[in-house]
Amino acid sequence: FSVKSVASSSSPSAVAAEQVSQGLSRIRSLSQVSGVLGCQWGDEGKGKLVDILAKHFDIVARCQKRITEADGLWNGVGGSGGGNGAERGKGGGQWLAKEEVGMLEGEEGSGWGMGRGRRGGISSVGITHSFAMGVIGGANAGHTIYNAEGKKFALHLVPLGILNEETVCVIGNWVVVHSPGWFEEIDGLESNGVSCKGRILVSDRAHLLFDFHQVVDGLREAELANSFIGTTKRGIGPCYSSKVIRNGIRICDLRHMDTLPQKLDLLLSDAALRFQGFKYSPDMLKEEVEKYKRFAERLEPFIADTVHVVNESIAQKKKILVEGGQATMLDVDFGTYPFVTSSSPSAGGICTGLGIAPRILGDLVGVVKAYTTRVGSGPFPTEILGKGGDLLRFAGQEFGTTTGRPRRCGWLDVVALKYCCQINGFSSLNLTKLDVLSDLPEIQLGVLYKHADGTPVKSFPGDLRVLEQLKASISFSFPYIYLELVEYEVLLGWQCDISKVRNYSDLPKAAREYVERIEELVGIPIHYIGVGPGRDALIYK
Ligand code: 2SA
Ligand code: GDP
Ligand code: MG
Repeated sequence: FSVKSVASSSSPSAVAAEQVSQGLSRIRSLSQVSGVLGCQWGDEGKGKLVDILAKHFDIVARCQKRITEADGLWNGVGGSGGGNGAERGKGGGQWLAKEEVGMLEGEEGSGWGMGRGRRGGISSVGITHSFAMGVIGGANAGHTIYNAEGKKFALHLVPLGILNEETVCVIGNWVVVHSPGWFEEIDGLESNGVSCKGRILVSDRAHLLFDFHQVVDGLREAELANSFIGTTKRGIGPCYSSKVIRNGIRICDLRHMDTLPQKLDLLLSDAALRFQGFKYSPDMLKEEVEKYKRFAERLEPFIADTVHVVNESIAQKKKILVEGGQATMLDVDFGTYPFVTSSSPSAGGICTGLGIAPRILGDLVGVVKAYTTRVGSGPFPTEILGKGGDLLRFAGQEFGTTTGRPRRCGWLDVVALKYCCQINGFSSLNLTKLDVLSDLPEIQLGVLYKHADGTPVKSFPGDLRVLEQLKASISFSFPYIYLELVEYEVLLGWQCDISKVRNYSDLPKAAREYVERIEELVGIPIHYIGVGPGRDALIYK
């Protein structure tokens, strides 16, 4: 992936300035409640767009809490080998011990440091700032963004809006909150000059994710052996299980310390009964209760009835941007079940995760990488195995936000993208990382899935067996992998550096053709094109 030549850059020109100004006015005209959602299997680069849009909204809402400690926990070298579905992911890599994670996260923390500031706000809860909100998900997320100076920020639990000095972050009721992780992140932010007090609200209805949920996550994965999901091991599934089986503990329960020991005992005993490897003792309960007494005290100033806060702010005509986590293909209903997360990162999750009425939702921007990546196990019809995938991984730096868990890479899957657009009803798309494809002589688009008898699969299949069959015939040859049951369109590459281009018409013809072909296939306009990780590396189309 060496750069051969550089496409002309017109960034200082009047044309480029005009295009940016048009782009900004389009951003300003986004609906009162807008959202940014992932279209693939996560890590599309949602963080960068949210960061760019945030300053044009009074309120920035995070649609899901996800922490890339997920990625952070994975220390692997494999990730490029063959195999499919559950088998994939076996090769190379191991889960690190907690202490090692702590160390690695510590290294990552060096990038913090943003200004502070306060303005505007919601009087009913005594808050005097604008807002950022989280909706659903848990400790399985992470965003990486770069500021104007190219400084890297990796955010896990706290919504991205925290870096926007005029924003208060709201963490909604579908978020599962791991208190130790929460305070670790808040302490990290504060020690780097980012003020959190009074700027983050967490729903009293949100569920608490305990350390034991993480242990159970690991035990469940171990039980699955070769068909493990490849979860983030952050306890997401087990915590949502507690929630839906209705013995979960919510943040509001921290206000009733008299009943906490009994509730926690029930949860822990349950886990001990279910898993032989789960050691539970009265001392453990005592320790946990003591720990949560301290957390309860520290958490109290952050707790709010966020449903009320959100709806009050809507009534006050505040603009709300919902910051989505993960992506539709990881949705527990619409994704590649069971290789999904346990929440709903799709549009519907905004309503259930924040208590926002569906008719209030407006523009939703779908973020889609110019190719596809996925971490963890599960079907990936357009995956490029072998060296081709490795090249894309290195060109796109497709490694986890914190420690480098390798992401599986493949061609853009238009079948999955169309399905995702159907579910979410996007008003526009942000195509990210177009620059990563710059050195390829040819680029492929997966446009059709076929059954083994050659007949087309009509829509994105819910049946895992059908999805797995798409990968039935794989050639490991380099540079291209031919998956017989996925039909590809082959487009010419542009083979020059486009990272300095800011003006759509300055993109090489082949790059424009690629963008326009995607628009044509999915029927939704691409309004934003990412050509580099920096905040400014964006083309407004
Ligand atoms: P879990 O831990 O139960 O949620 O894992 C279940 C599956 O979901 C995958 N998963 C993810 N894959 C990619 N990115 C994730 N988080 C992103 C991040 C979120 C994003 O940047 O950290 O991009 O918005 C994420 N979280 C869960 C996981 O690999 C399992 O396949
Ligand atoms: P998110 O979870 O969807 O916010 O995405 P991540 O932060 O996990 O991963 C996206 C990565 O791609 C980050 O390192 C971004 O800085 C980077 N990125 C975002 N947009 C672009 C782009 O257009 N080009 C390049 N080269 N990198 C980008
Ligand atoms: Mg990510």
